[in-house]
Amino acid sequence: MYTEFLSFPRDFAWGTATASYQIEGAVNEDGRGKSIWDTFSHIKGNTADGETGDIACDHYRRYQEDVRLMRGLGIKNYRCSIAWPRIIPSGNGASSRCGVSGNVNQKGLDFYDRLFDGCLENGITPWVTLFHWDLPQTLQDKGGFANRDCAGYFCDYTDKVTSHFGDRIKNWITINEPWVYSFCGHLYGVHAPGVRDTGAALSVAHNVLLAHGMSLPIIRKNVPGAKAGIANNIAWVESAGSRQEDTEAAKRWDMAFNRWFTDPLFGKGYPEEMVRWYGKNMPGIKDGDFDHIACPMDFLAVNYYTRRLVAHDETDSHIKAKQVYRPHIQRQEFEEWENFPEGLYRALVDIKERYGDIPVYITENGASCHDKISGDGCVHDPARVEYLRRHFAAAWQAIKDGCDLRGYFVWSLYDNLEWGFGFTKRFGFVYIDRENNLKRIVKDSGHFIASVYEKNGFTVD
Ligand code: IFM
Repeated sequence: MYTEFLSFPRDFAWGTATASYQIEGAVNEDGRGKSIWDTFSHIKGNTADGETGDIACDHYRRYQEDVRLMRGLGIKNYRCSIAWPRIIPSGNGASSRCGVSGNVNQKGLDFYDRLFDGCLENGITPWVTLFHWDLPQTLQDKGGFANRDCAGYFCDYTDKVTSHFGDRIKNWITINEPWVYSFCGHLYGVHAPGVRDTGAALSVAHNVLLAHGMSLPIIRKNVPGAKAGIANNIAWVESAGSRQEDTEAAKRWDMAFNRWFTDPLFGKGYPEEMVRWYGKNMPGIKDGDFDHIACPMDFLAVNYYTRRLVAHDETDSHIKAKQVYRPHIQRQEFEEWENFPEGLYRALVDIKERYGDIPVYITENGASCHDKISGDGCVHDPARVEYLRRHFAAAWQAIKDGCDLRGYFVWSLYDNLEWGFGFTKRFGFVYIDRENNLKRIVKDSGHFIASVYEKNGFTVD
């Protein structure tokens, strides 16, 4: 049988990713303020089984064990997020650009000092996301990101955080998945803060992009040798049928989901056709906004999970489009998430063709599976191993074909709070045994990852 070893570039950054509200717990500890996810998850009916991030994976208390576990698996890069309400419980920086003051919580800084120093001592480079959706509730009370001032508050927070950690943390991701934050949280209402309003979603989208662009010069000022970018969730979109109306719906989906959030980063503004489509729902855009948003980045971070097959849908009030699910297609436990590694390859090539030679990191990719502890005490997750193997191979092919892909972070280290799905979806390559004191059990996929990372590649048949 013919086998080939797919090897990756020598300095390829293999790693894993998590987010503060999904793993930390300790929501009332050491002066942390309330976030919109605390509010949202405590409202009955908003999350599966009424679960919240109150305890999550208890990472706040068990971070040392978690760092040791990562070291044991040979993980060299760890992407995590900082909880804004731990650093500035009231949401505003002391020297606020917006003239509102708020205090920095030293104990919040201390926690991340301990975590980051622990990582560095164990040979793990931290990559920090500034905003992975846990907005301080006090800022939501002022309108949240639908209020343009929030971009200024984000800059204050960025200033505090990057001036404190900039001596040690060089890799910064401003915002995680602006589409999810704006649309799931403000149009579909399934994420915090639970708003359902197209105009609000588009304002949030604009202000989040503005916050991203305005924060880049602050990061560079505070962090010598900084590398910074934004993490966009990018899906490969295809028409579900050959009818022209389906092709057009798929094009709209691509523009609303992918290009709305990526074109402006590269100086292209919003896709014209969608601007016309949104009409009176368009947000207020001021002179200079697109210059801020297009502030050059050091990399584009891409979170890729799936392809979207799209058809025309007259009843959809947003873009008259719907996703189509085909029964024979292999998919994740998330029934709408098709396993489509080729989409990762195509998305990477598309980024290169559309936006040029920007370095790219895959900052999230992974699978949700029905994991169980077997009789032998292990967690066997062949579907996840296969998903990862095929996506790693797609990434390898993209590099071979000239994409400047620099790293790959598997989502996620742990089974964590999957937002509105509570703990029903397991994305970790380390199992969290919720029946047994949150015991961590490395799944087969964790061992697979450890071997790929160690060898910087893997064998395919
Ligand atoms: O868990 C999420 C993460 O917070 C953002 N990206 C997608 C993951 C899986 O749904």
